[in-house]
Amino acid sequence: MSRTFDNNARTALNESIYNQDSTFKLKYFKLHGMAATVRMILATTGAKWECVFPEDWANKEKSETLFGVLPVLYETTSSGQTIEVPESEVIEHYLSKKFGLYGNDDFDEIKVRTFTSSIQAIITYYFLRIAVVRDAAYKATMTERFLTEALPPFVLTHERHLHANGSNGHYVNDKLSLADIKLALAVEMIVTLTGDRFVSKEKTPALYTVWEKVNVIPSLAEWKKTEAYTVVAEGNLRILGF
Ligand SMILES: N[C@@H](CCC(=O)N[C@@H](CS)C(=O)NCC(=O)O)C(=O)O
Repeated sequence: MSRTFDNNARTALNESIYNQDSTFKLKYFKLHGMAATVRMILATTGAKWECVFPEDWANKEKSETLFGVLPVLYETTSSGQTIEVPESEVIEHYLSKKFGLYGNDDFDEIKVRTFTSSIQAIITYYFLRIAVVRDAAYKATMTERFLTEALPPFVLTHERHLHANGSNGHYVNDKLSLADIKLALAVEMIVTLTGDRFVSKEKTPALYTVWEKVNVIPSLAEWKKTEAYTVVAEGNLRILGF
């Protein structure tokens, strides 16, 4: 691995940061994993994008990336310039700026990023301390803690914040944000793992409404019908259990 950032991309990026008419390729493995939110952003905003999988990761593509890991976003601007953005959180931030997923002003942005960070923490908790753990005893202990110590306050706290915004299916204003998208993923995970024990229309109406509103976005429904989505969802279930 010998690559560093190409500073010739500076102009392309600075010129196109707010342009939405680019085309995108998002490269990641055949599971949701660390590309889940990025794929959801591209799908919900109706961006022109393609989900691509590595063909020869270990021998070829790994060394061609900036950090030796995926996901990586490849953007082609309407004037034909190319931009490469690595690191999941950075891609999420870049696309959120581009597609207006940070609310209306700097205050909204702080709120959206705060909610997003808190939601990511619960996803990461499950992902790192349970889903990828092989030691059965440790996994059982962490699962118990997840269900008794992590999930209940998470659900309560987010229901409160969503209620404060009118339980209208959004964290800020009346508009889709990165936090809504990330919550939809978290709810999907929680409901798949625990049924209606923590999240349901009756128990957590505000959380549930966000999930419902995100899921009816037509471009997201279209992405979920694609072969690439089926491959990703099957891989995720096989490897991570949800
Ligand atoms: N900090 C990176 C971590 C990405 C990462 O760990 N990717 C893993 C898959 S989840 C990967 O590419 N593994 C393949 C390898 O290391 O060769 C991010 O947030 O994007």
